[in-house]
Amino acid sequence: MRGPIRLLTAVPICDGHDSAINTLNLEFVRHGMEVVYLGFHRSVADIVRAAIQEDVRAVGISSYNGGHVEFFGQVRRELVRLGAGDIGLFGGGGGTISEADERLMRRQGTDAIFFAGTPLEEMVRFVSKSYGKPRRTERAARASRTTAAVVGFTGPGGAGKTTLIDELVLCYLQARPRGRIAILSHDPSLSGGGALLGDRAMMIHSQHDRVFMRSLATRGLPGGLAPSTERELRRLLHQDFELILVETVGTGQEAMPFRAGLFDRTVLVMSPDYGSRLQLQKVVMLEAADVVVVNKSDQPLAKAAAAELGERLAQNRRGQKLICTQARCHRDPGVDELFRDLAEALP
Ligand code: B12
Repeated sequence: MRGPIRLLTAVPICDGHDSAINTLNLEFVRHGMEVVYLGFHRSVADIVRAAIQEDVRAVGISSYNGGHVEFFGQVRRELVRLGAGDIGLFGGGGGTISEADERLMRRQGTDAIFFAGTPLEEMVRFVSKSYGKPRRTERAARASRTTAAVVGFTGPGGAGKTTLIDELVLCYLQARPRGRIAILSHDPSLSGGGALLGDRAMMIHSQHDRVFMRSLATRGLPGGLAPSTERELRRLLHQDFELILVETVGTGQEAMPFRAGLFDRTVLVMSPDYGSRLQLQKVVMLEAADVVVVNKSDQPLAKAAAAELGERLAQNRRGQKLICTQARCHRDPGVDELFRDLAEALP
């Protein structure tokens, strides 16, 4: 199957002009494309690593603060050096990229540069035409299954799952100086089929050579995961990862996304503002999760939420853990406690 065109977009290091790329991302998504957005202030290494891990067909860069000839050239050279020279490269940057620069950039392997005033449809047409065909298919991994621990994270949108995972990645990188960790992250596909896969833009510590991340769109599958999740997970299980973290899209009360047998631990991440105590009787994952996290535990409602959730879990009599975290702070004791719990499952 061809599947939607997957692109990676980003703004270079030392550049915070993200307004143009945000507009373009939405336009590509509206035309059925899947856009992995890496955010602004991103290095060549971050962009190239992400493009290869995400198996995108092209990289789109929006550059305003100068240095574009060197930056685009270096992205092309790195892609080639790492055996991914077939990944396309294109971009723009208002009035800051001159026509002379553009000629030079094209000679260095940039496919196209779009100048100020170019209509959005023209760029969409270019992408559809130039990157419509899939890349060479990867060879299937043949190694035997490793002993990686697989942990599923779910919970409502806005609970802070992505930030929590990024902090756990930092704990992992510090605790296991040689190990490798993988993340499968999910975002919803929109009605037109496109998707903005934005979790990478929220990640700081996960932009690292020992971290593999693949962003998946739900492509119409209800429940929080994607049609290809299980296949991707099995592929990762044949590589040298010690820990695999799977993050669902923001889910509702009825969601039970994790199939038994594939996950060693499941974590439900809640924020303190879930509403009344009665709401807790209806959340299915509260029955199933091994660990329940109250994130944003600095919020005023957090103490009451922890008490109510504690009572709710006690009713289950399954010895489920309740941990309070503040993932937006580095070295939060709650995050450390959660990591210690997950580390018990490590090989
Ligand atoms: C808006 C803006 C800002 C906003 C940015 C808001 C944001 N979140 O993006 C604010 C006010 C924050 C800002 C700050 C600064 N800015 Co400013 N900013 C601009 C401005 C006016 C417009 C850029 C823009 O977003 N245009 C809207 C887009 C949609 O239109 P466009 O640029 O024409 O893009 C078209 C194509 O190029 C293409 N395109 C663009 N990107 C991409 C990517 C892909 C993949 C594709 C396919 C196509 C494409 O799409 C559009 C289609 O028509 C430009 C001036 C200019 N005219 O370019 C200065 C400008 C870029 N800024 C400039 C500067 C100096 C700064 C500051 C350093 C100022 C300061 N001293 O603090 C800071 C730096 C901020 C930072 N952290 O990097 C300079 C850069 C000079 C240079 N490179 O030599 C400029 C050129 C102004 C100037 N003439 O001096 N800025």
